[in-house]
Amino acid sequence: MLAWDLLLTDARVATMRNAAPDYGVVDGTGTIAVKDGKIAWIGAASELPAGKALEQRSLDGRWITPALIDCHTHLVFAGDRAEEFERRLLGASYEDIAKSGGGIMSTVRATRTASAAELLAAALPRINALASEGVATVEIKSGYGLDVATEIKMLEVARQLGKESNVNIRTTLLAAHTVPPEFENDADAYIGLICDDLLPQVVAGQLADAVDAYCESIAFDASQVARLFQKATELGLPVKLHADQLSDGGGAELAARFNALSADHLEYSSLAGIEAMAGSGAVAVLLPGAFLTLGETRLPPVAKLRAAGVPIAIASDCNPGTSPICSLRTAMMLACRLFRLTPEECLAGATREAARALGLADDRGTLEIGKRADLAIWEIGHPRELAYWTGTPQLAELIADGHTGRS
Ligand code: DI6
Ligand code: FE
Repeated sequence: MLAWDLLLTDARVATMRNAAPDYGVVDGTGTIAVKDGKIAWIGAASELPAGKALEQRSLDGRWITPALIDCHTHLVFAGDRAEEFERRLLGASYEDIAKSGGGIMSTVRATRTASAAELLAAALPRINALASEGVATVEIKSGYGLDVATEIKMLEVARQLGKESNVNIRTTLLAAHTVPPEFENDADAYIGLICDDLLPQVVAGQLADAVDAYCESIAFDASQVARLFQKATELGLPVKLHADQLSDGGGAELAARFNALSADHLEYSSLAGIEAMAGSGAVAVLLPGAFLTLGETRLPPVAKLRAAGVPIAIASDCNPGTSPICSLRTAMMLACRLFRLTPEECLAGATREAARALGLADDRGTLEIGKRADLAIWEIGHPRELAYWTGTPQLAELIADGHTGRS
């Protein structure tokens, strides 16, 4: 007789398993058994093996999907950029704003000044907002410190967020976000500080699960990023890349060359870059919030990514400058409407492929035996509604790591 911690019955189950048609839906009434935080059994009720559960609940026909995964956020930061947002809508240009000390540097100044407790207090509502829409895993980048102490402070706060919420946090060092004023446009010297001083400390403290960089004409070029990625690889950390967002800087090719987990944005990536990503297995993370906020007109090459078989993930890119959108469901809706992804591609992009973009495809992102029991239970008529609606409270319950969060 099998023993389970939790048995959920009378459910409609969308497993999101790879290559399974139609959301990987389990035919008929579905059942999921949970043991020690993992999925112990999943399938049609008629095939359920004999077992006993400490807790058994009927879901009365509600849908279950894998909990959502936001694989690209900058949600630890101080201050905001609402005043810039207003100035831009009143006609100011990015250049005017940057020249007057605005842009990323205004967030850097606020983040350097804020205490860890203040950063945590500011980030908690954002992480809870994501959890309230069914997100159980969130990737959080540093990148608003641009000095050793503040970059480490940001990563420590991100790790603490995982302890103070029921969200599983993955952290990414994005010290190579832009060149700080102390290095007066000497990007090479700043990359040297990251490689020789910051990165070894981050690895020693196990503060980051990956390393990222902003490969763009206004940030770091391919050779500078390659130097950083070489060091990250030597120290055993996987890499990911903000690539080809505003111009074709060879970011997609560079990400593929270093077997990056993902290349993100990609609006200006070349066919050669896409084919290189197809060869390396890198995930394309599309960020419609930044595309919309920046008023971009160049769409990411979705048809070419599909044709090349590059996995596509969707993320919020939650950040105060180019994507002040703290909602993965909104990003899914925007990916359909702006990038013409299908609702199934969007849900796969916020579950299965988002897990892949974090190197967690074997652990979560689909409903399969042995994976984390991160389950989202929905008041919906079909999973396609998750990319159709935004702003409606459709989450009935989030079960994270097998814990129902119910007192
Ligand atoms: N790409 C972006 O759009 C953000 N960072 C990046 O690498 C911008 C972040 C900000 O404006 O605060
Ligand atoms: Fe970003």
